[in-house]
Amino acid sequence: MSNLNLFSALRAAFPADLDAIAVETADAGGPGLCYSWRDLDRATAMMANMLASLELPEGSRVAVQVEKSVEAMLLYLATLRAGYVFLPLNTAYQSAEIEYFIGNAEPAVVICSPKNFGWVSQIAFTAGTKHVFTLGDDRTGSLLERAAHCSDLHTPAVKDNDDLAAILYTSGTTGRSKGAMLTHGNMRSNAVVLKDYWGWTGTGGPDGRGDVLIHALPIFHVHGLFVAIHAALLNGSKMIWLNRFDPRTVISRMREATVFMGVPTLYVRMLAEPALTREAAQGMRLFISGSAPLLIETFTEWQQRTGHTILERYGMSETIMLTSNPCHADARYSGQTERRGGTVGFPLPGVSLRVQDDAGQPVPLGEIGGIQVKGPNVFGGYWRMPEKTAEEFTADGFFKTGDVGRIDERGYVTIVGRSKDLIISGGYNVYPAEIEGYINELPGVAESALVGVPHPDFGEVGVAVMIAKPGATVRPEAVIAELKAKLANFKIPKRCFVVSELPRNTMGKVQKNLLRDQYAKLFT
Ligand code: MCA
Ligand code: AMP
Repeated sequence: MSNLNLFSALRAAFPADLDAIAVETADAGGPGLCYSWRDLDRATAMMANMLASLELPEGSRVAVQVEKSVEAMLLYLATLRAGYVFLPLNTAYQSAEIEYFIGNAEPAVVICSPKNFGWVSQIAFTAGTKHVFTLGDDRTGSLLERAAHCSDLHTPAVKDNDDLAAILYTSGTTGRSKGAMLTHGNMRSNAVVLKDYWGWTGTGGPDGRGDVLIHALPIFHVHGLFVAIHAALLNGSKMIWLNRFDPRTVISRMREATVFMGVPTLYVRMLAEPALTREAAQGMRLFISGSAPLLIETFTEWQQRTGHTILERYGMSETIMLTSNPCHADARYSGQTERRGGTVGFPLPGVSLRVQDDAGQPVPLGEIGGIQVKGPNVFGGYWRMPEKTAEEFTADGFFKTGDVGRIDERGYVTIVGRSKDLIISGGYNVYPAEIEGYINELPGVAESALVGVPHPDFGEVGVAVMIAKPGATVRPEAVIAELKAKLANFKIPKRCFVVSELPRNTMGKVQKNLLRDQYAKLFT
């Protein structure tokens, strides 16, 4: 049997010249380090051998909450290489959130930032995790110290398409987060399709060096961890690597690069920089946007300023990438070449996408309904939640995305909203039900509603509207302070209001649409 480990596919695409530069760090004020392809191979072998030396059971989860660094990416690759299951966690998560993820996933290994070792290790050891290591964003920590003693030769663990490669926690409209289980097959099939669909090339870059990716996204979600890294590695492309997004640094490095991927906020922030000109972006081949809706204003302004048309695509943690605007004319796909602002393009090759009404019937072309998908990239289910999994799939095996959209006569998909109560802020998901639960537990609060309102930087942000219990005084600043102590910072409502009553329909349900309208102009 051939080895279908995703790492093996990525490793096979490394260029023949292993001493060529694979990753160059570019943070302003940083050391500007270069990693060769050989470095990637050796470092992942050493870390994989280190993990293997722990003699973990088959299918063990490796939970990782560390600041972005090249070594953090290598740890991801090493986990694949060793055959374990990678579980990335947003660095903004606080102890209550981490406690839930570790309790639910029961990882055999936890790796955290050195500064968080005290509280993270306490949670992990209490939950029964045997191994806790640290990894700093400056190449420090016990993980690298241990790995330094390991061999730099390692044969990738043999994996099949259906073997679990990663678990990505995604919040739900009700209850706790669910771990979407992605297999080696899900990830490899999607990466192979995107390499082709987005026209990654070995010779298209400046000086014939092939595509070069500017990597400026966090690496604990699908966009930065899978879409960006897999595409670059599978093409043997160099990455210009930023641990933190900085608009000026990205613009200044465009002359050496060809591809950039970002959430809309990153494009908005770059547009605010005078240095963003046609000349600065001249050598670039492709700007890709996703994770949140790209406003048509941003799309148009980018075109005018740089001469480039942003390619918008659509995906989810459960499915990786689903649709994309076209990159180049290709009869195998749509034959269409126009990247249409406000749309997310066509279903990717291999993805079946349909739009259905609430009764489960297909809607006519151009009409709105729930988006459902099927394909080799679609996950198999939620970690230890068979009932939740069953609820989210139709009888004929389509996954209900919770996004609402339409398909036009040319086949372009447009997302017009979400049936799930979700706010996407700067590319991060905030589930109102979770935040409302925390607010409602605060002393003096009778009830609350969190709604998303337009924001010039983050696209959308949360605003909390609360009712106080009779006789109680609720101070918005105190609510924000309390939430900050418990929740990831991006989940904190940007404003809180105390009102005497919430608008309700005849069934007594809070009419969030009215609240959204009422606070729509708060930030714009
Ligand atoms: C930071 N803050 C935010 C956000 N980020 N508030 C709301 N939404 C956000 N996204 C707040 C912090 O709480 C803090 O507030 C203040 O901004 C400064 O925090 P800092 O961390 O310094 O912010 P930043 O570095 O400027 O970060 C902004 C960012 C970041 C670069 C836009 O949010 C980001 O990297 N977003 C990308 C997310 C992403 O990769 N999503 C992909 C998910 P205070 O000072 O009050 O504490 S994958 C996905 O969705 C699917 C699969 C797909 O299709 O890709
Ligand atoms: P996540 O749970 O982080 O994987 O977020 C997935 C959700 O992000 C999708 O269900 C969509 O609601 C949203 N999303 C991703 N890409 C786009 C896009 N290009 N336009 C609008 N929404 C998007």
